[in-house]
Amino acid sequence: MLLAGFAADRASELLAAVSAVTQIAPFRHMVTPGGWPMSVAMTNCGIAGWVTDRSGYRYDSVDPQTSSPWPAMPTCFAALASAAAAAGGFLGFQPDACLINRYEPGARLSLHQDRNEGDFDQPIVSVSLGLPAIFLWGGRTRQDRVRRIPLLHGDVVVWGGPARLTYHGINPLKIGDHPLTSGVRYNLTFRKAL
Ligand code: MD3
Ligand code: FE
Repeated sequence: MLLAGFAADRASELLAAVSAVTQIAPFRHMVTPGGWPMSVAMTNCGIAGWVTDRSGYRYDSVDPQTSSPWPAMPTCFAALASAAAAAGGFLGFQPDACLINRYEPGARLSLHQDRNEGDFDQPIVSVSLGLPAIFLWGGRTRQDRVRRIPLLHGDVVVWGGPARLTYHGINPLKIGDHPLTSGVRYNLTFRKAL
């Protein structure tokens, strides 16, 4: 379910929280199991964080760069995720992980499924901030036809039920200038990882 503009009135508070998190756990270009640095820069907050390196994809309770726990989930993050999930029909969603993605021009996410979480009955809530992007929404197999859906500043999407394991990605970000984020797009994805 797309909740257009759901987070728009809270965007500056969310972006201030992103800035606080990244002072403790800076954005970094993680390496895929195949050995290539991702074009999207990532960090996490919450009791678990999504990481990738040469040994694979997983959730880890510590930041491998500092060996310290990930920063706590900001209160405004948890409140937004839970309100959006409820609006999408998932009452009582309590995410334990938030992956924060930063897209600079050209950064992209190729078609994938999110399947490192423990319970696929739990939704994922995503929040888009800053520059717009074209979201690719496929089907249950990589071969299924892909729909192109613009995601704009403040949009929140709740991915649950039959949508939870669909293939998805993000087209290379176009150059732009946003009043709140300048030249970048941020995406917050809230998950119940454990
Ligand atoms: C559909 N992020 O972090 S958010 C990811 O904009 C990811 O940064 C994209 O895909 C981004 O894994 C897309 C939308 C999204 C997130 C998770 C999903 C869509 C999803 C999980 C299942 C189905
Ligand atoms: Fe994903």
